[in-house]
Amino acid sequence: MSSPSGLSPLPSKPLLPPPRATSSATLLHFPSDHQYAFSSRASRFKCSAGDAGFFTKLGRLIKEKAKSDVEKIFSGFSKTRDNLAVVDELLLYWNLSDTDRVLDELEEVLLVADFGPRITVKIVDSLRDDIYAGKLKSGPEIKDALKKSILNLLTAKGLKTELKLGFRKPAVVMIVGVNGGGKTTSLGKLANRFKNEGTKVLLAAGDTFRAAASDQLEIWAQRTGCEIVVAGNENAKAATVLSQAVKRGKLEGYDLVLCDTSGRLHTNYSLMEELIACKKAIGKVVPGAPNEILQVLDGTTGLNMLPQAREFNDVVGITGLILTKLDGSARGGCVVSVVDELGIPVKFVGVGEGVEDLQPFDAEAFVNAIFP
Ligand SMILES: Nc1nc2c(ncn2[C@@H]2O[C@H](COP(=O)(O)OP(=O)(O)OP(=O)(O)O)[C@@H](O)[C@H]2O)c(=O)[nH]1
Ligand SMILES: [Mg+2]
Repeated sequence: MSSPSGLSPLPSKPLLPPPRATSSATLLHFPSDHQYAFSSRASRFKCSAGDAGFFTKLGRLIKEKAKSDVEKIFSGFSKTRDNLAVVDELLLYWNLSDTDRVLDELEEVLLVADFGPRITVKIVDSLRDDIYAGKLKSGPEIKDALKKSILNLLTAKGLKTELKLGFRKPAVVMIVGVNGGGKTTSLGKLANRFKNEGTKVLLAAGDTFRAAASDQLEIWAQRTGCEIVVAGNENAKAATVLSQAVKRGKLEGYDLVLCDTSGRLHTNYSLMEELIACKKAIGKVVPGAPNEILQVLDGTTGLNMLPQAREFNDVVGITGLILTKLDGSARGGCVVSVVDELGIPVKFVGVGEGVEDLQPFDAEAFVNAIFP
């Protein structure tokens, strides 16, 4: 059962964090920058470059799991799959003389599933050529060719879908995006995945706009057994909180700091500027960080997400995308248009509200999920 915020209540735990002494998630409050207990020592902290193998392995491991998670992706994409089921019906009765009508209908189905006009035309035209050239002679052959051309589109740009976590500890991942897309939820799900791989994860409550935002992240900290750093007062700046979290991550030997940020409209200049400040503040503590800036895109918003991604990318440089709410949308084809149009890899897909419902993106598993 979901709470009004969409978060499942914690079993046998209160919604708000218990007193700190008994909390499974230790909270650190930082009254102000100059009172930050570790800052003077931070400069003496040595980063070791010997963990390159660890992070590379971790990034790959998380991606490898995608293949074993195929079952979940299948159920997550059920609406898109239902929407595309009509392709099977269309191709079942296909015969050569019917080709143009069938391809017109296929075009429409792909458009409705948000494959985007450019890709749809590209796919359908190449099918038409192959059919008339005699290369495709049956419905199943056409379906295979359709799947192959979608897979090619997803893999053609050679985009790497595994997380690149660098070689310094802690690795830092910052999550950005417009309001309500699923940033905090995705961050919680990511924390869960990494924690399960034995990673020491620190959460940073960088959404300082909404009072409830850090409460929400604290719930995720408890749920995943991770530590969290939150702002000490209402006026704290996001950049300060994130910088303090990364400092703590460095001093206490964390492997990974996951930074939440406030939702913001890509058209709001001053809020976009704040993101630049966050990025710089993190980079001052750990050179080269954040290693990943992942933008969360709400899969139900359709192709409107493209200008959002372009703008965020121009301002802070997006290293990967998380497409959320694909379970609730029949428009899973947007994954393909995003990859094709933006040239930024989709690294994860959100397929539900549960802690396990974030899947590393795997092109082949995705195509099999939507065209079983
Ligand atoms: N069905 C479904 N719901 C999701 C998914 N990801 C997030 N949500 C829900 O979307 C709503 C918003 O999620 P949040 O994580 O709070 O979004 P946010 O981007 O952090 O929001 P702001 O901080 O307000 O900008 C919540 O109800 C989540 O449970 C998903 O993959 N599938
Ligand atoms: Mg949030």
